Amino acid sequence: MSNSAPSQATVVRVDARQCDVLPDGHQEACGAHVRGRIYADRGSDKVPVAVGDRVLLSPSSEGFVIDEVLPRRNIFCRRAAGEDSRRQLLATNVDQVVLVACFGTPPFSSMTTDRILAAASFSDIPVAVVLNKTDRAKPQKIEKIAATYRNLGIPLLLTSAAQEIGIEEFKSLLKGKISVLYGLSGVGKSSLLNLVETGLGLRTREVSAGLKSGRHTTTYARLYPLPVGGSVVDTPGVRVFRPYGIPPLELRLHFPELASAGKSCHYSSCCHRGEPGCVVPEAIAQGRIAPSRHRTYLVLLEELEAEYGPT
Ligand SMILES: Nc1nc2c(ncn2[C@@H]2O[C@H](COP(=O)(O)OP(=O)(O)OP(=O)(O)O)[C@@H](O)[C@H]2O)c(=O)[nH]1
Ligand SMILES: [Mg+2]
Ligand SMILES: [Zn+2]
Repeated sequence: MSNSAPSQATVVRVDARQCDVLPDGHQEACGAHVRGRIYADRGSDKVPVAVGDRVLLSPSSEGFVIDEVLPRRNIFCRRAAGEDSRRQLLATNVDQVVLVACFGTPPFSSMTTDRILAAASFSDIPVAVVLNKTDRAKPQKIEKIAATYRNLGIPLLLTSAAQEIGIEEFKSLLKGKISVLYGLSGVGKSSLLNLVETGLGLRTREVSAGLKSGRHTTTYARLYPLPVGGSVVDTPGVRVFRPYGIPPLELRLHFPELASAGKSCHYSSCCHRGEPGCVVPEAIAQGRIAPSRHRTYLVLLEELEAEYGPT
């Protein structure tokens, strides 16, 4: 890389104040430090640089330094873990969030799935759902869960990394796009990626029931360019996903079936939790809204109200 004009690069990995970047037109990533000023200006962000960021680089005595983060086209984020209420950037400038869930271990969690889908919707990022480990559940159970998400118009794939089922469809889903794989630890994100790109050799591991929580096989998010075109971010599994920044009253808009049914509620401000004239209970009884999704919505609404004040 020439040491003259600032050049552009994509951040492929973030680690404290050091990042790995892929300079445009290059095949190999290299290290780069983040300017102190970028940290100083980070506002409510825990870390001001994210995987997927487009940045300006300049040479420094120790290699390269990131001078500027270019404007982002979107931001997939969550509320940081624990007591920290800052925004944690998960990936930026992505074409889609590919939510990976599974059957068996860990069991399918609609609560986690629906939280992540709502956050992606809030960030205006398209989603797809991959239900992995289909070898670990009965067809009836798989179909029931699959139908819930298909009915929302979300592209949905059924895969088994163990039996190499659905891998061609998974490749087509990723082809030519910038995707971020996201989901609980142990659902098989890295296993699926290893089948897409045999050269990656990502570490995967059995999640045993006795394992202390908080242990992830993948320990950092990393962006990998794909030979089929496009790139994909493998991420460490999440335990609890808390969306960042959704105003409580806006949450209902990020559950498309609630937004649609809610147009007939008596009050336009209806939050679908027992208000008079709310049509949601009837829609649930008629099978038009999955009870699991409504439950997640109510829990999330309370959480957001506790954080940002009542609606
Ligand atoms: N039965 C079965 N096991 C699978 C399947 N896919 C992955 N596994 C196993 O599930 C375990 C976890 O897989 P990983 O690929 O490490 O999961 P991950 O989502 O990357 O986990 P983190 O990196 O911790 O977020 C490994 O032991 C895999 O061999 C599948 O389709 N069926
Ligand atoms: Mg992994
Ligand atoms: Zn209502």
